[in-house]
Amino acid sequence: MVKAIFITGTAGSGKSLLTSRLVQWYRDTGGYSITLNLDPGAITLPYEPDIDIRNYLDLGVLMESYGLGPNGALIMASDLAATKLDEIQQEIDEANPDYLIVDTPGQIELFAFRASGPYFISNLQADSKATIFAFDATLVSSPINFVSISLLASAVRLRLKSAQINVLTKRDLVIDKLKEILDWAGSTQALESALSSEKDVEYSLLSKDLSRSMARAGFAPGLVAVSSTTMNGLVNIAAALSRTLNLGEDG
Ligand SMILES: Nc1nc2c(ncn2[C@@H]2O[C@H](COP(=O)(O)OP(=O)(O)OP(=O)(O)O)[C@@H](O)[C@H]2O)c(=O)[nH]1
Ligand SMILES: [Mg+2]
Repeated sequence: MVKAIFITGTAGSGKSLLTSRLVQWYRDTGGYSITLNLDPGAITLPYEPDIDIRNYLDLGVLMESYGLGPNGALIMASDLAATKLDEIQQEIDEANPDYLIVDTPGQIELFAFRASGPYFISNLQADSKATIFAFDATLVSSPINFVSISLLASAVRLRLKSAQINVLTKRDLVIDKLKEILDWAGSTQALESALSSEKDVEYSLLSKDLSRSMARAGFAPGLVAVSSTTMNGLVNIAAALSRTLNLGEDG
């Protein structure tokens, strides 16, 4: 049976390009892999989806039929996506891949914080499941920003209740800062010392408290860095995915 990998993250964090690289990676290494696009608002994608929510839900039709603007139609489409699971499952079962890479909507709140995303992840039939949360490297330039995106990653994990791998995307754009960012993710001590150097004392202390709470609760992010442009780090993501998927804990 299939191993399903859900790609989540903030808008523009590189989910769709990573989806295209991962599916290619698994194809190159001999696995039968397919993509599922769950973003009803996607206009162009850097891959040709094998299964596509846009074949079931048309934003233009929703806008016209219900007198909605683009945001209203996106919310409605996200909620309706859950009602299409049976048909999508049938397409997956017919294809019967080794790996299913699922690209999710740009608006993370529509997927993770409304009902359809958690419903999709828990009800999709797969042998094992893992979720990637993409930290956009260009958004974590300071330790306080790093803590705020870590909180978002934790909130998404709370909602999706799925084994989560945190990935730093666009590593090629932060070459000079990469080591520092990975240190914040890998060591509470490094993060606290970076936070201590922040000018804003109030928010530095708040960030320390929050990062300690996350570490205590087992939510310390740990990051695997990747570039979908140079492919640097893709092998490390595949290794992390393999460890998580082989645990099969999500069944
Ligand atoms: N330099 C660089 N650019 C990247 C990388 N990954 C993605 N991008 C660029 O970042 C932009 C957004 O990438 P997407 O893959 O569309 O991101 P997304 O998260 O799917 O975006 P939405 O679905 O719109 O939220 C595009 O211009 C990509 O070419 C990367 O590793 N390095
Ligand atoms: Mg996308």
